[in-house]
Amino acid sequence: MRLSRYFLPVLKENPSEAQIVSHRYMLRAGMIKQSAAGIYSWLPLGFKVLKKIETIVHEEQMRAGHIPMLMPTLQSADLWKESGRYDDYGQEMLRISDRHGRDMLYGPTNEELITDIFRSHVGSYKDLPLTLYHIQWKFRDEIRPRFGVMRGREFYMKDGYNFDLTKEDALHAYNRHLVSYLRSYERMGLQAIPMRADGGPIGGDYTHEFLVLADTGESEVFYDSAVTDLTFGDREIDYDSVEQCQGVLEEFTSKYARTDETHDEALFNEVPEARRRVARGIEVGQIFYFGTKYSEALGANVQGPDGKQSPVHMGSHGIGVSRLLGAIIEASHDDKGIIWPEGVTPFHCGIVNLKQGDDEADAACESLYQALTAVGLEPLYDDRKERAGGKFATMDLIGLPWRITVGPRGLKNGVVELTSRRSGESEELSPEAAVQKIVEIYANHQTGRGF
Ligand code: P5A
Repeated sequence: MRLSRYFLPVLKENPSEAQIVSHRYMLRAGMIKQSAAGIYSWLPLGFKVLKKIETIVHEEQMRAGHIPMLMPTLQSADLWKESGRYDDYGQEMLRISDRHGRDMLYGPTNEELITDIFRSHVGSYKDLPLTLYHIQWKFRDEIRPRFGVMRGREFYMKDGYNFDLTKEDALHAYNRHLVSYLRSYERMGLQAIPMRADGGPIGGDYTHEFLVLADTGESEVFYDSAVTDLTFGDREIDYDSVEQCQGVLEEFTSKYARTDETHDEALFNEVPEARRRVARGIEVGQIFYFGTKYSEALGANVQGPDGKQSPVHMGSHGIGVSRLLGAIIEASHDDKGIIWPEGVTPFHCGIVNLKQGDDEADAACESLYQALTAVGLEPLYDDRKERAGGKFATMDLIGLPWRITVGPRGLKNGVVELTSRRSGESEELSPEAAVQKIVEIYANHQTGRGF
C-alpha cells in the first residue's frame, strides 16, 4: 500500500476522552472512530489488524477440529424465554421489537441459538462429538462502556459451543479449547494466563478466564509467579488425544491463578511468599463447561448407544477478538506509539523515502516495494512529500515492527537502513539483503494477505 493512496487519518493531539494508552493510540493512529458510546467504526488500519487476529483465531480453531459457521446478530426472544435467561440477563440485553411487535434482541451470546440448531438436526450419539463456532458481533449494553474497544457495547467475539454425549467427552472439548487458546494468544505475541473464574450469566462452575497482565486491566488477579514462566511454544499436539490435552491443562492450571471472584486467601497463602502476586489483568477469553444447563431447558437430547435419550453435555468458549487489539497495545507500546507483534501487524514493514521526488530514491523504494509484494508481503510505502521527521513519527505511532529507510546518501554506498521498532536498532544493508531479512523474519508468521 502506498500511503499517499491510503486512508490513515492520524491525529497529532492526544484525544481527551482516552484514559488508557491503547485507546489513545488507536484513536491517534486512525484505527477506530467512535460512532456512539461503546460503538466504533473500524477504519482501514484497525480493520486490518482485526482481520489478522480473526484469521489466527479461525486457523487455530480449525486446527483443533472445530467447525466454523455464522449465526445472525439479531435473535428472537422466544428461545431466551425458553431457557429462562430473557429475564435473568437484565439491562445488559438490548431488546428490540420489530414492526409486528415481536420481541427481538441483539445477541449478547449464542448458547440458546446454537442449542436450537443442534436440537433441530442432531439426535444421535453417532453425530458426536461436535464443536461449532462463529466470529460475530455481539451487543451488551454495558453500564460503563470505556477504554475504547476494551469494554465496548458492540464488540467482536469468537464463540464456540461443544456438544458431547458424556461429561468426560465435554471436558476433553474444554481442554481442547484451552490448548487452542494458548496457541492463538501466543501467535498474537501475547501471554494470556488461564485463571479459575466465575461462571457469571453464562453459568457452570467450571470455567477459566484468560488474562493478559496489565496495570490498566479491569480484573484483579492473584497468582503464583511461576505461571508466567510457562509457554506453549511450537510443540506438536494431537487434539484427539485426551491425555495430551489433559496434560496441557494440568501444566497450565495446577499453579495458583485466580480472579478475585474465586480467590481463596488460604490456598493463596500456600504459595511461597516470594512468588505470590496480586496484579491486574485484561480478560481476553473465557471457557466454560456447564453440562446440561441449556440442553435440559431447551430439550436438546441425544440417543446413546444403549438407546436411551439424555440431554447433551455442553460448554461454550469465547475470545474477545476486538478487545484483543486493546490488550495487545497495552502489552506492547512505548511513548512513541504502538509496537505490533509480527503475528498481527497490519503491514509487514514500512518503507520511508527520505527524498520523495529524487529519481534514485524513488526507484529504489519502488523496487523494494515490488520485491516485498512479489513474495506475498505487504509493505506500507510512505511516498508522501513530507519531512523525514513527520514520516518517522507516523511509522512509530502506527507501530510496524520493521522499517526500511531509503535516502540518496545511503544509496550512493548501495545501502538502505533496516530498523527494528521494538529495539530501535538499525543496520545498513543492500536493498536485496533487507528484503531477504524481512522474508526470513516473517517465515514463521504468515497469516496470508490482509484486507
Ligand atoms: C463464551 C462464548 C461468553 O459470552 N458465551 C459464548 C460465553 N463468555 S464471556 O466471557 O462473557 O465473553 C467472552 C469474551 O468476550 C470479551 N468481551 C468483551 N469484549 C469487549 N467489550 C465487552 N463489553 C466484552 N464483554 C466480553 C471478553 O474477552 C470475554 O472473555
